[in-house]
Amino acid sequence: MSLVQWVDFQTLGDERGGLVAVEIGLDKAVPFDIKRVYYIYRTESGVSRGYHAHKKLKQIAICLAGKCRMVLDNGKHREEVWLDSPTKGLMIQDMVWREMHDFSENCVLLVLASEHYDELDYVRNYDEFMSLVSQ
Ligand code: T46
Repeated sequence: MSLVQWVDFQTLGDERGGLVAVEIGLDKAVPFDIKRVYYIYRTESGVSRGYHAHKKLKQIAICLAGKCRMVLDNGKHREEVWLDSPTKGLMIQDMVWREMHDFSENCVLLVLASEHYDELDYVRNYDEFMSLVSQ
């Protein structure tokens, strides 16, 4: 199964501009309760981020402006996608290693998270990640 799961947000835009509503619920675009929202912005060119997995956290990443390249790796295979649309979210499941590269100058990446921030949920060492997913 592909690691790349897109969440399509309906655009409610009209001639005045774009509008996306993020709704939560099993039959809605976001299938988990959002406990935290954060955004990454003013990224420096040539600087990569991520390089970790999460034990329990599920997230949806939406690029509101600009673009960046996201690498997902479940220990068996690695896939990469460009995030470049405010109407397409990328679902990032738990125990998936992620890396973010090639941020454009104006990139704003919004992330909807299923849990509060918890540093203990991070796996920041790739060898540890590989041993956890091989168990
Ligand atoms: C992820 C990718 C897409 C907090 O205190 N609270 C928060 O909610 C977050 C997200 C971060 N932090 C602290 C932890 C670090 O001291 O902010 C600092 C930067 O976080 P980090 O180095 O983890 O940032 P990224 O861009 O590498 O990763 C972030 C998320 O942490 C991560 O969950 O999946 O974006």
